Amino acid sequence: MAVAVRKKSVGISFSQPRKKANGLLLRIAPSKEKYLRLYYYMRLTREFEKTILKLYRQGKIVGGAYTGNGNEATSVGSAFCLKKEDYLFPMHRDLGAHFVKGQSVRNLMLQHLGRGNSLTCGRDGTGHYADPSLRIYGNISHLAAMIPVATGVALASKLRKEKSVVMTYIGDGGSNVGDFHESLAMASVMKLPLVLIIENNQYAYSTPIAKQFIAERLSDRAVGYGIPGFTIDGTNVDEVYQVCSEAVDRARRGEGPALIESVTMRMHGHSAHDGAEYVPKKLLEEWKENDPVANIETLLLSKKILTPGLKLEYERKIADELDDAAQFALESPYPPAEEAAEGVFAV
Ligand SMILES: Cc1ncc(C[n+]2csc(CCOP(=O)(O)OP(=O)(O)O)c2C)c(N)n1
Ligand SMILES: [Mg+2]
Repeated sequence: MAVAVRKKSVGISFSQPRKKANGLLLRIAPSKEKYLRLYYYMRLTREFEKTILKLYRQGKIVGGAYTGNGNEATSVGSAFCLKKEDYLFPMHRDLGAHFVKGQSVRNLMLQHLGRGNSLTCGRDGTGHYADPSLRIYGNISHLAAMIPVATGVALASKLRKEKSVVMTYIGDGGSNVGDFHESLAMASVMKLPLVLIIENNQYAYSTPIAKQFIAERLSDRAVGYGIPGFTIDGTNVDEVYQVCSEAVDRARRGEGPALIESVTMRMHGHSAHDGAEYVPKKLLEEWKENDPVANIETLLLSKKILTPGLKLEYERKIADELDDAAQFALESPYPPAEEAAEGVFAV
């Protein structure tokens, strides 16, 4: 692995893990059912994005197509810790989190294909939607601009005594924007129920992390705000789930925010148009050995939670769901041209 994943906590430590299994320090191992749901969502995310790339290459997707290949354990494992009443503010690599929070395959397909009956009525082709019924507030494009919004929602939750936690994400690149720091300054002092996850996927577009920061770990920034900081292996769903659970529980108890750096690799280009020739092939080959979806599959097969037969059943179920959603979206109309700008500009 080119970038060592350091697991030592800084600042205020999380409680100590209770037992050790499969070389992982586990606090509370997910139950068999939870493991299978984690697996389903990670596999669904991977396959959904493959479908999106295929449709993009066929010219059926207008605009950009982003994937979170390499990030499935982070997006799924983190959102898995949330309850219905919690708020999710996902970024552009977090498709899996939308599924976990309850968004349907059809809605996300309509959204990616920009159809008139999508959640943004065809105004967007990725994840820039809000679905208040599920408490999902999809990404604001301007990097880090979503963090103060999420912080504001965390403040509202606290004032209303809702006990709802707000989870949001930012990339390694985006974590250098001022909004990131301003939000943590406020959230820490006010002990807001905010969990901020930095997805350190080694690149911000074509800029490698070595040209972005010289700190040893991005989670070290937590020290400056007096909050817990944790660096985790973002390809390991067990680790993501357990550390995020701890951070979410802590936030719910009113003990304030946490910062989690999840180390992973952006296995594709920035978006579908980007061949990422600037990423050394050797680096990609090394990270390929640590594919999060293959990792959970191997783990569950070794624990006999997943059998080859059950794996096939999941694959078929997911293929059917994706066929249904793609067909439904392709048959759905674009918004009428005269309505396309409605609700976009304030008049
Ligand atoms: C303030 C701002 N600057 C630049 C951009 C253009 N932009 C969009 S994504 C991106 C790279 C983001 O890298 P990172 O934060 O590491 O997230 P990743 O895409 O790697 O997940 C850039 C430069 C933007 N959207 N907002
Ligand atoms: Mg990045």
